Amino acid sequence: MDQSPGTPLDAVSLPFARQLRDGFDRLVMEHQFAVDEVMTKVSILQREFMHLHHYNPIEHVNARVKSLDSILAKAVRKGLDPTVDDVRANLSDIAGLRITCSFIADTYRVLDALTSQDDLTVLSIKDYIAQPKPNGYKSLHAILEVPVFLSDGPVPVTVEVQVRTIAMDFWASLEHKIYYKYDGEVPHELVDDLTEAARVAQQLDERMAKLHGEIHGSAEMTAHHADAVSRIDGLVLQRLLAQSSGPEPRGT
Ligand code: 0O2
Repeated sequence: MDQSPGTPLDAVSLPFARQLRDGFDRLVMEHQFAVDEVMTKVSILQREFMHLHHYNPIEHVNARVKSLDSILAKAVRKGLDPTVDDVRANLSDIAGLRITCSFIADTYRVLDALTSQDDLTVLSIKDYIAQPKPNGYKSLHAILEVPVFLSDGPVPVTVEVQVRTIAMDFWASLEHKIYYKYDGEVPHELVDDLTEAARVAQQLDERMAKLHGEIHGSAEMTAHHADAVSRIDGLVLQRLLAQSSGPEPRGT
């Protein structure tokens, strides 16, 4: 649109502006439906785990769809065209779920149970638990494609799922606040403190898992954990191989 600030929209550009607004409204709505779909899946997994094992590996789940403002702000940061198509193809975290588990083994188990469902396509998996970011950030990230069935047919929608332990989540939310408070320029002492806190969080996760294993039988837990980790590792490997032999898929 060629409108300078303060210039009223003319009769030609008004329909275009309305069309653009409707397109973005629809984009947000589709992502809300996709979040609802994945939330239902997570809720079914929780209830089934409870039914089968009398144990719920998920502490809590948060879901959000980015507001139109933050979608546009991120699109500008990434240098995207302000079009629905470009935003849809390049922003993979418009819809997001964060699943918080008690134990590390549960994070792999939950992500594995979710990503092995046939109606979801796994576009990418990042294992920041096995390979934390240099600042100490840990989490499992998956970008999934979910079909949303609308009146005129199915629409594939991407959803970012983050899975981590309570300790990792506590650390990440504090680090996020500090990062934003200092606008990315975090003082060295604070960076050191955060790194130390990440180490303590890791120790806490290990201790809690050990205690839990003592109560519930570590052999069974270790077997479940090893199984889930190897499936997630397989997905990461497949993904790396696909990347090295073809164009980068959407959403990375
Ligand atoms: P927000 O405000 O949570 O939406 P992307 O920027 O998503 O296109 P990237 O950075 O390669 O691509 O994706 P990655 O590494 O999977 O990170 C995606 C999200 O994970 C981030 O989204 C954060 O929510 C979280 N995250 C990643 N690294 C860190 C970290 O070091 N600290 C904390 N606290 N969170 C992190 P956004 O869009 O950056 O932020």
